[in-house]
Amino acid sequence: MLFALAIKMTLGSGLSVLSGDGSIYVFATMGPWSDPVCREYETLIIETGDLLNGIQNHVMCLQGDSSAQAQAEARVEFRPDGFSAMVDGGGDAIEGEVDGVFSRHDIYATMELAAEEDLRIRLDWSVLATGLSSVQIELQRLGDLDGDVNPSPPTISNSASSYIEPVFIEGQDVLPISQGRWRLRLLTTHQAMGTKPGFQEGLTNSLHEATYVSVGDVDGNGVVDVQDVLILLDQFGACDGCLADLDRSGQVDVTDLLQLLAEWD
Ligand SMILES: [Ca+2]
Ligand SMILES: [Ca+2]
Repeated sequence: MLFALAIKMTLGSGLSVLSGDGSIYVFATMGPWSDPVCREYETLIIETGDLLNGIQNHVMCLQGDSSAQAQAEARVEFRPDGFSAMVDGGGDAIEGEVDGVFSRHDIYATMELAAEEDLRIRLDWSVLATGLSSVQIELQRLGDLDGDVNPSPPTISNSASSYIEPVFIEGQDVLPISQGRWRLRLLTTHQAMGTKPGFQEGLTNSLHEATYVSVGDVDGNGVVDVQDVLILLDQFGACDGCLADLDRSGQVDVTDLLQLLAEWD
């Protein structure tokens, strides 16, 4: 019982932020490339606090019925019960009395994070891309807390790229975040062109909402109960990447069962 209590108390620590950086670029132009009627662009350098507070950038060109604009925004929020990562971007390029209308945005941002304890998250996520655009979110373990960089394959890797036809994907996953250093990576871009049907507007959006659950909560529904035991028994044996392989040993065995029972609600 004391053992179970000790595990639960450490769950509150969650992921902590070590550093963050990146950039947001927005660009809008219209008219001849060598002699534009309007050209607006700006690059913002992203630092850790910018991501935590939310950062956005926007430019616009307007000339009669022609318009080009680009906007982009990113935010990563950490709470005692979980964290969320959001990117949003896009723009349009509408040709009217002026030709050569184009817009673009790019975000590239990374955060290094520390997990002081083994964690487990239930992740609700979605990614959207329309026009000519692309968005990607990755979460990857870099190595031990004080050790050399020795990256594992990404635990989270969700992306969408569109070529005219919109792409929308969403899902819910239960994922282990083992003790160590982690890197969160956010990427998004669009290019809108006034001359290309289907490319006049491009949008990207991604929201990843993670909630911490007990490490023994196999299905991540917020309670450790008989349902988790049933899943564990069903996956018993050699099982790579299985939900019930709580210690990521590549096997679902009695060690995983003991961990589950230690956190019984
Ligand atoms: Ca459960
Ligand atoms: Ca195991």
